Amino acid sequence: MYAQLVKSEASSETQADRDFQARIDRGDTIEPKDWMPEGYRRTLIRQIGQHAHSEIVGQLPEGNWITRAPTLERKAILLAKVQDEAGHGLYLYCAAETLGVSRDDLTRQLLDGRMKYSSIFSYPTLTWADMGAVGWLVDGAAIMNQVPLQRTSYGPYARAMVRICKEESFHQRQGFDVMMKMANGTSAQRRMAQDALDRFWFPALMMFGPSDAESVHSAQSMRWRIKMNTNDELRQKFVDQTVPQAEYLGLTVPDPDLAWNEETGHYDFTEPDWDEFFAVLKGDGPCSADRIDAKRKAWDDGAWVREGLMAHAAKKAAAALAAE
Ligand code: BYC
Repeated sequence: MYAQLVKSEASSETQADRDFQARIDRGDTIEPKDWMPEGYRRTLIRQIGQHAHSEIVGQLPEGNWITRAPTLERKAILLAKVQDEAGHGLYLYCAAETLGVSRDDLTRQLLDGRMKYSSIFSYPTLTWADMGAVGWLVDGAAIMNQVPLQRTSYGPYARAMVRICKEESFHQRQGFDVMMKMANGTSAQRRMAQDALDRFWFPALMMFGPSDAESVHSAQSMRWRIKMNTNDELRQKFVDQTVPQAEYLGLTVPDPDLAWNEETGHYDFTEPDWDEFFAVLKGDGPCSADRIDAKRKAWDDGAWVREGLMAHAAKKAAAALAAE
């Protein structure tokens, strides 16, 4: 279906569109002041904006455990990780702003449901082992998706990704370290680690997006190098990388049909429940309402700061005008 969409767009292509595509095909980096098709700009705003929202909303399930971390060291590490996520959100909002959209506008679109955040953050973090599973699986999936995006065609996005990926690698390792401690701890701790893997495995697989057959944007986004791989390619890479890690931890991936396939050189695995995925996208995830409520409260509570800054800027501008 999507291939047809690309074809019909191609038939209305102008010379400027073709020149732009030639730049993309040559591997050029597109910078904010360069000419770009409106669809390219809109696709980037959607993807970068949703990515930024995911980083910010992603602070909520982890922030939940800062006060309950089991040791001072674990608390300091988790605090640093959650602060990193805020930084990632800021780099990404800045990258989106270079495309002519304001951060306030992106936030309003998130709050009124016009923009999404990653489905994974609509799931609850119920135990300390979930901090391990989130770092290991969620950051692991994020890295799988984001390392190729360091070579994406839009310069500000690609450059933001370089730093984000370095920090995500640290996050993934801290998550695996938490899982190692739990998996090699008491039998109660091992059960918590297994339970966290059981609950996060399929939601982590959903992070890569719908299957390629259902993905509306992949074909065009890959043509523009806004995406470097299809959703299914990255999901498979993630499974292939993560299963041996679960074995090393002595944990069982909750998929009875998971099996190494000698012929393909990959694991065969069960697809996530796509009905559940699309329900989460519509705002029916277990924590969807809580996450948006928390964001709305933060936005409302910050109104006086925004108003104060605007009033100060207006006063300065008026004074500068009077002095002319
Ligand atoms: N959740 O045509 P498709 C992180 C939407 S990690 C929610 O395949 P696309 C973090 C999609 O937006 C997570 N929505 O879309 C990690 C589209 O709807 P719209 C953030 C999803 O864009 C640890 C529709 O489904 N990472 O931040 O080509 C700690 C059809 O899908 C999801 C990124 O954002 C989902 N999982 O591919 C803290 C990476 N999947 O927009 C934070 C950059 C799909 O038409 N983004 N949808 O209404 C991407 O690589 C791509 O946007 C995706 C989706 C692979 C996610």
